[in-house]
Amino acid sequence: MRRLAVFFATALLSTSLWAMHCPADMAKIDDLLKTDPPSDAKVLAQVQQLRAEGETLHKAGNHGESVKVLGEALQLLEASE
Ligand SMILES: [Cu+2]
Repeated sequence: MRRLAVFFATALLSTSLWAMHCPADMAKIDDLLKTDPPSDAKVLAQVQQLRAEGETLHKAGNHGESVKVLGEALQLLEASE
């Protein structure tokens, strides 16, 4: 019984951690787009698309996928410097 409670507590905690992760990543992307946007218009469009996709996934409660998509956008931003 106790083990089950620990399991649910852990699952709940990690879910809320994911839920916080997406807005943090979105803020990071927005910040980078403002301060240091990619010079390549193609990369910029790709980043914006991934950013929008991440937000949609986050709003749908799919935080795992959202973090993955937002991570790709961040990677593109870092690679374009
Ligand atoms: Cu999320």
